Amino acid sequence: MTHAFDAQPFALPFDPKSTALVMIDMQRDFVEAGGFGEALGNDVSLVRSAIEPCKRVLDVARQEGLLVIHTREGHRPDLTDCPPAKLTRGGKTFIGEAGPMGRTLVRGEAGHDIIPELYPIAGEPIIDKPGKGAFYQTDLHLILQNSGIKTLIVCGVTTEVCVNTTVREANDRGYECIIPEDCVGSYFPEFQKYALEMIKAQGAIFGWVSDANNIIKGLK
Ligand code: C5J
Repeated sequence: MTHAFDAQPFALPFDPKSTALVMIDMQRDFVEAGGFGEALGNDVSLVRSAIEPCKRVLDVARQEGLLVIHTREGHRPDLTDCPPAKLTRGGKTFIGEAGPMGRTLVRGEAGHDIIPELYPIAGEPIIDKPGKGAFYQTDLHLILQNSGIKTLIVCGVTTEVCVNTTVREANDRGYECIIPEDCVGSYFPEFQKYALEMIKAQGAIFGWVSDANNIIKGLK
């Protein structure tokens, strides 16, 4: 294996053939004005800064032939896959309610879809997930195993919620995860900082932290 990503707490060796890019929940509901994230009172400009670095990593991953997987958090229109406890969360707005981009976090609604800048192309699996972690009640692990994947580049939103949960799930399943810090976003700058520190602490306890430039340099 001749490739390695520059990263913290130390370089991560990888084989491009067994490396996938996982783009977590870059959905209009989280990233665009008028979506669920903003309706909860958040400033979406804090997560929109991840779009441009994500696009650069996505373009190179596609050029280099990596498996690219996209996830979306959301539920069936009848909400039968949404735990009752999750339906009561939000305080200001709730899953399934009508909003400017359709019913919040409901599959098939405009707000549930991936932003145009990072839209999947033919051949890129989309994982619809009912939870925060991308492995919970999905076929993500099966798809990764069938493709011989060992290393995951994890991008998306939000750093401390769906990105962090997915990285922990992946780590427990034996994957090595690297997170480019400028390709993940949080509505809370202090959560962004500590969510990334948690991942790389104690000698990469859940994974590695890097940035878009280092990922691109490593892939090329
Ligand atoms: C949240 C997510 N924050 N994709 N979802 O509820 O991180």
